[in-house]
Amino acid sequence: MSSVPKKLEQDYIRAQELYGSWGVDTDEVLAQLKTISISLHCWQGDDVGGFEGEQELTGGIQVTGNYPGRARTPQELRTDIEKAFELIPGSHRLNLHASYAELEGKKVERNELTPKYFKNWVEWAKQQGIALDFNPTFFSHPLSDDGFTLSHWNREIQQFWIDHAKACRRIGEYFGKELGTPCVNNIWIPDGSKDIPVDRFAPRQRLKEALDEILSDSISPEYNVDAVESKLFGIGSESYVVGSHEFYLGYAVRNNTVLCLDAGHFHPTEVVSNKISSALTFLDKLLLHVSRPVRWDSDHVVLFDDELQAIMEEIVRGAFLDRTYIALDFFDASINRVAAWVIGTRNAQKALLKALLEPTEKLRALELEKDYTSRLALLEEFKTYPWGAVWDYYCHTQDVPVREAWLAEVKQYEKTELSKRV
Ligand code: RNT
Ligand code: ZN
Repeated sequence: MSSVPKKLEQDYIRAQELYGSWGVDTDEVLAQLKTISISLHCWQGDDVGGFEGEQELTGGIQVTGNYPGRARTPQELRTDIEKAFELIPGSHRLNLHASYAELEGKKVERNELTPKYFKNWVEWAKQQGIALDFNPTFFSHPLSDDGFTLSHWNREIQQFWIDHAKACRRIGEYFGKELGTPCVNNIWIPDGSKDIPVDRFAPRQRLKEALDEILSDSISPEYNVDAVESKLFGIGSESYVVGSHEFYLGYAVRNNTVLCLDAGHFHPTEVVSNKISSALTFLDKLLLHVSRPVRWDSDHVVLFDDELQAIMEEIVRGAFLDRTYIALDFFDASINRVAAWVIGTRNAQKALLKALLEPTEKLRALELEKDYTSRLALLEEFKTYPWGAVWDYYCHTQDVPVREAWLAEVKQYEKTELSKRV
């Protein structure tokens, strides 16, 4: 760390005093923030393209925009992610999809994927000192074109996808073994229908059976941890989604898997922040896909908005940090893609920091005393406490650009690197 600029230090000391008067130790908070890893999604860098060849994005998710500079090769994607990591404080993880396998020009079916196709990713992760998470890819494939995968009525197609998921668990196990921290392996399937189905039950029965078969291979949670991600609707699955919230909540509770809550997957007035404490009453662990829906599951870049703050407050207030894997899930092709990662990740961290700076025990005591006046008054006052000074100091001590200084670096990178990609 270079020496702390005078102004930055003065601002930090003032903030330290203010938070200190509430019994909050800002140094301790920053030491804790440093231990929280966020899993960055590889798919922001190339518009969920992957490296299997030209394949249209399907599955009811959509990327819009044509900002120049999309990563076209694994090397380009890794270079872009390295750039993003340089501009984000702390040490994080990378979340890969099976479609990012490096097949070296061969045609390898998804049910035949093996760890060797991810060797370069693992070597790179070791160099970077990061860990990897994983997702089987159930979309953008001819066998998912009719909208069904694990819940498919056709046994052969269903089996193809079961075998894909099994292969992915072995790849997750390999990541965990090689990198020394368990890989979170998240199953999301696009299965559903545009119009109202007559039979909602049978596809869910088939999905349950498929998941049971996938999880029947014994793989140590020391290496690979399984998660299931629900959804309410997608483009083309407006009326029915097989893997709904109730379905996966039930599945996760009964089978003790991790439940993934994606902030964009619920009705517009429904919030993930209010689901965390309920889910964790019955489950060991949650995976969060921090995202931002705009009118629908649009996967906009994460803002520092009320819901993001509420999510992080819930995790911190409930002491759920050890029980929550935090991952990001958004894809915007209308702005610089490295900037998208940096904005979204730094926002998630800022919200975590702000939550960690709260004197939660004092507020809880007021709540128990039914002093709701003080609770409201203080919560509102804390909103304008100088947490930004703590954030700036953190960025500086972590050797990453303070405030908007990261933007100039992204612009420079655009000039020297991204603009060559035409
Ligand atoms: C889709 C899910 C899922 C995907 C990624 C690419 O609605 O949110 O997590 O975004 O797997
Ligand atoms: Zn998601």
